[in-house]
Amino acid sequence: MSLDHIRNFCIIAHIDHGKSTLADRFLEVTGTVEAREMKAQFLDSLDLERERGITIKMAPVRMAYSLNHKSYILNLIDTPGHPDFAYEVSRAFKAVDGAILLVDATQGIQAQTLANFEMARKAGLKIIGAVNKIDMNPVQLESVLKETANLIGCSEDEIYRISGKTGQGVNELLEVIIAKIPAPIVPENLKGKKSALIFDSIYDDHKGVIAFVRVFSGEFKNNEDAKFIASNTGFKIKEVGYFNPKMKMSEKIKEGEIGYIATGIKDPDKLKIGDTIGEKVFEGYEEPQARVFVSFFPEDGDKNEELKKSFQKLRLSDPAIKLEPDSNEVLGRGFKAGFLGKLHFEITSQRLEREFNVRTVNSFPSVAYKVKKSSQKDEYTIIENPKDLPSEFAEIWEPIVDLEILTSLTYLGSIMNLRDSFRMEDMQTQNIGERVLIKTKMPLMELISDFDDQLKSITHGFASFSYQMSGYKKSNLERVDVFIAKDMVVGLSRILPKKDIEFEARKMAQKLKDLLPQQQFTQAIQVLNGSRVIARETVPAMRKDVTGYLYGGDRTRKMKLWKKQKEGKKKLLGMAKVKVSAEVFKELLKK
Ligand SMILES: Nc1nc2c(ncn2[C@@H]2O[C@H](COP(=O)(O)OP(=O)(O)O)[C@@H](O)[C@H]2O)c(=O)[nH]1
Ligand SMILES: [Mg+2]
Repeated sequence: MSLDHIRNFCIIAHIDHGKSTLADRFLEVTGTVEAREMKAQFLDSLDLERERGITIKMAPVRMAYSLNHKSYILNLIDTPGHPDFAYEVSRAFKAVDGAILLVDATQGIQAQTLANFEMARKAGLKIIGAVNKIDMNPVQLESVLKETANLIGCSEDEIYRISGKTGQGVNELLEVIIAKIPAPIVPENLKGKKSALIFDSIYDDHKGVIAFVRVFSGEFKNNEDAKFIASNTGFKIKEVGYFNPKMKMSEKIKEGEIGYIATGIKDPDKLKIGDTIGEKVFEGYEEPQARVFVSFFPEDGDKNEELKKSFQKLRLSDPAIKLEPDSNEVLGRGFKAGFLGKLHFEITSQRLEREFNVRTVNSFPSVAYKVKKSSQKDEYTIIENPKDLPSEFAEIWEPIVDLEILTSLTYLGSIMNLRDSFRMEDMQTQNIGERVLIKTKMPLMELISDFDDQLKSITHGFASFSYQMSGYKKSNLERVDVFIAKDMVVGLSRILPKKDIEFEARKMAQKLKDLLPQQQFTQAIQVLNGSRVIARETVPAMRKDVTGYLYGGDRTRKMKLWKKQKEGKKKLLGMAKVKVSAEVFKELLKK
């Protein structure tokens, strides 16, 4: 059967260039979402996406469109723009045949435009360029059209001028998609077979694990027997359907289409993203490398199982999270999780709380250090939690990134001023049209401190960056520990450049003093480097006189109450684990 009536594509762009808004217009003109149900950035369905105004998850949707008396099925996948979610984009790429590269006409090409374009090109997708927000009458329109054409390697006439806000040019763009993006084809080796690639998944309490698939060949129906190849797990298909954009049951899903297959499987670990249902399509996805590590413990120590289940379910829709068990004396059993960046960690911590109702205590985000314990032996240990750094060691190596910052010449000087505080090295510049691309090396630890906020504030938002892991560098680093009311707070240990230790320690102590709630006892905050106290502060007690109302009362009762209060204090001291939320860490990390 010809698949000539199907087009599968995604929208890629730098953050805020208008992907989700363009998707809204597509949903409208194709009548996929009724006018009364329409709301801005319709496909951003997570609460967190709506609150933060950013896309975190890719979102597939199937639309119907008629052109020249022929009906088409258009499968669109909206993607996130932030580099921490690039794994979402790369997975979407395997399910589609083309991409619309959107460039905000008021901003021009940005760092993630370059990064996304490069990824799409490598994935072999047909790329269509479009310049968005032309309703704003941007003065730079002509130069942005030019730089976009240069990037893609096409003529300026082939860059479409659109407004996702007013809908101008959107119908034409749909027609271009039909004309230029290739229809799906069934790979030669899969002809006559059944094969569906899993590019995403979620967990449903009733339907179990649900796989989001691109069907490469054959068709899938309810009640058929099927199998995950990688985990060799058989199941009976519970339901198939497509994205409307909510999941909508259908009789079958066929080759060339994008849809879902509900498996009824209750164990989330059986599904592996990149795996195939039926005949194997390709070798799966490149595993993303975790870069930022944080230990999570349930706030309520009994909830370890709940935390585990929640993480497993969350990982179905976010396979970039790496997990392994962790435990410590104070906080009990938990997990060490690996993330692609700081935003990825913050979002995950909030999703655990919002979507799964588990509140967690977590450690300071850390990168993975390589430590040589003795100068005699050429052996390196990987340290992903600062508390594990021994007090004596021979060498410590930290991960470095290749950073690219795209900005206008006006801000070059201010960015140069960040060089020392963020330990940037080997800085080079290169002109791109009227702007400048700064290439530099920087420790990953600096990147996950508040580099993004600082860059944004000094350039008033007129700079963007992307980065890649580059390797390791030997550095002069030491560990600091935080003690509150004489207890070491395990999650607050940090590894810092030696030259910054005293300054950072004082800042941490002061910030903690402001952030910690008062208790019934005084809390001394001490920051130690080895056995040396390098900063201290005190949170005064909030005194409650329990015996006051017993004026003249009998002594034994008074004694009992005192005792109770003392036990209460002891209990509180024992728990002197501070609830360190993702937001508190964010505060502590600020320069
Ligand atoms: N004026 C104007 N604003 C737009 C247009 N497209 C998107 N926006 C605005 O740009 C911001 C980012 O849009 P969004 O679709 O969330 O971008 P995304 O991050 O690429 O998905 C929102 O405030 C939109 O309202 C457009 O064509 N014209
Ligand atoms: Mg978006």
